Amino acid sequence: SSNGLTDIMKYTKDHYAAADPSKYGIAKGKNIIVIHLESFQQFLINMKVDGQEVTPFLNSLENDNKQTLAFDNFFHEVGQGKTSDAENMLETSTFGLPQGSLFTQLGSDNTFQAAPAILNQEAGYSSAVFHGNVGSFWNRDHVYKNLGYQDFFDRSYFNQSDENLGYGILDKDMLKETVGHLEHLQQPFYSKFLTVTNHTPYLTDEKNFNFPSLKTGNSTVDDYVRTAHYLDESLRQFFDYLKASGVYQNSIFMIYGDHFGISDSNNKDLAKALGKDPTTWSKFNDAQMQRVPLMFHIPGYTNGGIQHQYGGEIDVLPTLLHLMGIDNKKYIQFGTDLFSPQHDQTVAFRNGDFVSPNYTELGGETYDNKTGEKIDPKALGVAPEIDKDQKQVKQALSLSDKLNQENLLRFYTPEGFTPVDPKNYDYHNLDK
Ligand code: GP9
Ligand code: MN
Repeated sequence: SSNGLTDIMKYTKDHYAAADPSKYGIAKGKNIIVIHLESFQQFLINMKVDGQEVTPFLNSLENDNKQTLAFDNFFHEVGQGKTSDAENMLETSTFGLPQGSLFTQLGSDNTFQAAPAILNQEAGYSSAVFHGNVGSFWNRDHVYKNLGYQDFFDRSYFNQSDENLGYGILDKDMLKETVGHLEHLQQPFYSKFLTVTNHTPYLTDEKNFNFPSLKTGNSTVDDYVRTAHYLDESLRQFFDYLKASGVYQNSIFMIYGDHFGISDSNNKDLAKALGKDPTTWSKFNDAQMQRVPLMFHIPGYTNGGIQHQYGGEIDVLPTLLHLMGIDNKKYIQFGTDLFSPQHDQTVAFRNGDFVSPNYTELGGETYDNKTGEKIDPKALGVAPEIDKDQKQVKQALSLSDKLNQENLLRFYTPEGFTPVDPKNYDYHNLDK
C-alpha cells in the first residue's frame, strides 16, 4: 500500500536542507559531465611514490581553489552492490540495499525519480552514459532506462579491436572514443563516464602503466598506484579533447570515487606506504580510509576551495541539483545539499555504522576522531548526541529500504513530474 509513504515523506521533508544562496544555480544551464573514478580513494590525492605524484592531473583540479569545490571529508557509503550502489545513491539519493545490489534485484521494475529524468524535465537536459564493459553488467541495460537515460553506450559501441583488460576496454580508449559523440549530443546534456581500468586486481603491463609500484610486497597495494596513475592520465587526455572541442568551457564536471580500492584486510600493508604504524592500525583507521574524492569543477568559477564539511554519496544529488538551480524539495531524497547550512554531516555506512565530524561509531563502539581512541560516551556526557545520530542513521536506512523494497515511488509523483516510461528509450547498439 502507499501508506508507508507517510513516514518516509515526513522524514525527507523534516530532513530537507535549503540551498546556500551563494551556491544555488552557479552552474545553471551548463552541460554536466559526471566522471566515476573506479575504486578511487581520497588518500591517492597528493600522494607521491618515489618523489612522483600518483595523480598530478586530479591534484591540479582538487587544488584549483578558484574553479573547483572539492571535499576532503567525503565518504563512500556502498554495500555489496559496490559500483551499482554508488550509481544508485548518486543518481537517486536513496541508499543501496542491506544485501546484494539494488540495480540487480530491483532495478528492472522499480519506479525511480533519478538525475537524468529530473534534469530532462526541469531543465531540458538530454542524457547519455558511457561504459567500456558489457551493458548487462549490474543490470545496467534495464536500470538506465528506468533512470531516464536516453542513451547508453556500452562495450558494443566502442572499437571492437580495442584491447580488453579486466572489466572492459582501457579508459584512455573509452574516453577518447566518446568525445566525437559528446560534441553531437543535444546541449545542455547530462553525461556520465564510468571508468574501469583502476579495478582490482589492478592489472598492469609495461606499455600502458608507466609508473613505479609501491614496495610493500602486497601486489594489490603495490599495483593500485600504477592503475590510479593511468586513470589520472586518461582524465588529462579527456580534458584536453574537451578543451579542443569547446565543450569544456560550458560544462560542470562532477568527479567522485565510487568506493575503496584497498579492502580493510589489505590496509595494514598500505599503512606502511602511508607512513602510518601498522601495529596500531584499528577499525577506526579502516573507517577513515573510506574517504573518496568528490569535486565539482566549474570552468570560469572563481569562488572554489577545499570544503571540510562531512558528507557521503547520498548527499550528491541534492547538492548537484542546487548547483544547477533546481530545488530538490519536492523529491523524496535521503541526502542533503553539502553546501547548505542545514546539511546533515552524519555519514551513514550501509551496515548502520556512521562517521560524524567528531565521532566514529562502529558496531556500537564510539571513537573520538581527534585521537582515534575508543571513548565512553556516557562518562563524557555525549551519549545523547551519539544515540540521536545512531537512531537517525538506522531510521534513514530502513525508510530508504522500505521505499525501494516496496517500490513506493510508484505511489508518489511530484507535482509537474512525469513518471519515466522505459519503453521510450531504445539503446540502438545494445537492443539489437
Ligand atoms: C563493471 C564495473 C565494476 O562494469 O562497473 O563494478 P564493481 O566491481 O566495482 O562493483
Ligand atoms: Mn566500482
